[in-house]
Amino acid sequence: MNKLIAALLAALVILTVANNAVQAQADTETVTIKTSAQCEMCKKRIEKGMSLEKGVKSAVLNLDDHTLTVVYKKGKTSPEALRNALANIGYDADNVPANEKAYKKLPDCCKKNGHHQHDHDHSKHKH
Ligand SMILES: [Cu+2]
Repeated sequence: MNKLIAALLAALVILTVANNAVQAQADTETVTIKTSAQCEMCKKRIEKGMSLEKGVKSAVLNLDDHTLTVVYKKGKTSPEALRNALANIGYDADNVPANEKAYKKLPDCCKKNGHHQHDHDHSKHKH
């Protein structure tokens, strides 16, 4: 008898989880935003900042192509709002330029072309 109840409960849990997964998919949208992120620090800053934005379920930055993939709840936010949020963290977001104040606060290595245009020698840095 106990086994039967356990089996029923297990089935119920599985059904509930599956149902939630389907609903979550139906209510979310994904947007990919081209950013001016440069390094691992940018990645952490952006992912943390964007995950705190209203409606955002997940934010993952790909450093290889500098794109941010955001999964958000439909109706809670929009690609425009997400681009603005990213710009306010200090990064270009597609056609939205970075907020200048936020950008100036970024560490040097996180600034645009920070890894390409050096005004001083970084080669002695240990990584
Ligand atoms: Cu950086």
